[in-house]
Amino acid sequence: MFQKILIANRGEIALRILRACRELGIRTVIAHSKVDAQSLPVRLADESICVGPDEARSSYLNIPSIISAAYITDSEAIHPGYGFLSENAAFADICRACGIVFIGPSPEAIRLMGDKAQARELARQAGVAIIPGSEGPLKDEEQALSLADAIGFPVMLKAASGGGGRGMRIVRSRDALPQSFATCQAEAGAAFGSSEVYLEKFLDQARHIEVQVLGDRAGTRIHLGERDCSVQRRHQKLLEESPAPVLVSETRAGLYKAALSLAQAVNYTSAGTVEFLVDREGHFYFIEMNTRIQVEHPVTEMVTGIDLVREQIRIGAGESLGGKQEAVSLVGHAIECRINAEDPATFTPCPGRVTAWVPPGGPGVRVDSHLLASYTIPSVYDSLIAKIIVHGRDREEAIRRMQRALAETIVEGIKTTIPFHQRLLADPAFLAGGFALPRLEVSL
Ligand code: MV4
Repeated sequence: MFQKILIANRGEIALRILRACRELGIRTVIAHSKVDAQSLPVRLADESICVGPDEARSSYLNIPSIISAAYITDSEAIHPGYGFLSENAAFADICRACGIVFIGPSPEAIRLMGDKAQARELARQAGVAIIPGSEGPLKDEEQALSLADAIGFPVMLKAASGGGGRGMRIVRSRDALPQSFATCQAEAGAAFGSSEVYLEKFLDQARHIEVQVLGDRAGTRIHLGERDCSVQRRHQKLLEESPAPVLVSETRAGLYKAALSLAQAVNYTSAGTVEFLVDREGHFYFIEMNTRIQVEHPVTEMVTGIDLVREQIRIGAGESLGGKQEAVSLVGHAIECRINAEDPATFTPCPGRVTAWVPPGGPGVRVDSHLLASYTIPSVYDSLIAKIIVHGRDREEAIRRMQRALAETIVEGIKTTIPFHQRLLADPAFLAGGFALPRLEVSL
């Protein structure tokens, strides 16, 4: 096992990784930006090292600085968390070349899955259903038109290097396609450095359901159930739960099998997530694979009792998965609410100084947060300040528990999305747990 790990991240996930390291008896180094020097993860870490100024590009994304920090501190491995360098194949390559373990999958798996058009092609070859659409990236407008005519409108254009909803556009008619294709290509080129775009039929009223997988170097691969992440606003997830309320057992078994087939096809190691869209008929289609630990991983930890970050670290150190599939049992129901420092009506970020913070507690409640009373939330990073996760015997108990947890949470000095979650958890469409999604901006 590693003696020392460098954590190349901030906020709640830096703290989450630090906790896993402590329990494994591993020393921790936090690589942080200037503004984060006083943050809770930095205060709790065994060591810390400033890797640059506030802007992420100069600190949390500064590869030479982070690699140097690992060398200086004798860190054997780097945990990238989520965001920042977590899905950067070039960074994983550099770690390998420098003899530092990148805690995550191979650079090859990151690179392949990072190209969403290639991932789609691999899924097809592995026998995993994909949404009708293009084979690989679109060559030109003419090809886009003939494919769209064949599958029918509306269609979706997606940037091959995008993902998570970035670089996507719905095209509702034949007339709109040429303009949308040009814009999508141009935006993809500017945002991701690649203008490759692919096409899919637009699936209306589908649920976003993802399967958590784990793979070790010996080739053991298991799934840890699914998460329903359908409650999103502008591609930001707001609430996630497990199990997915809409699934029947045959669909669920099919999703698990498909997720493992894809993981197998890329020889996947570490923790990963295979995303699907599931329609009302129970048909499911692969959309993309995330090659990192995800924000919503605690939902899975609550229903499995497995510490995913611990498993990532153990796998990174070459150890094999503690248990096989038969040892995994999915118990009860878990829900996560992401609490952001945002106006709950407009979702406009509201950074500032927190004057009071009393997290919820009691049975079945977990809080992952780097918040401190009198902490000033910087405006340069994302606005996630806490994740409240609850576990109950069933969905109803979990919902009641979340309502109770939200009601007892005290955050003063800033606006948070807690009132939004309270309205969501009273919304009939959410409570029904069916295919219809709550209308986030109108009725809530
Ligand atoms: C789609 C889609 C409809 N049709 N693809 C992709 C990334 C993920 N974050 C959401 N994505 C979607 N891809 C096709 N061909 C709709 C979504 C989508 C979505 C799906 C289910 C539930 C909520 C959603 C919110 C935004 C986008």
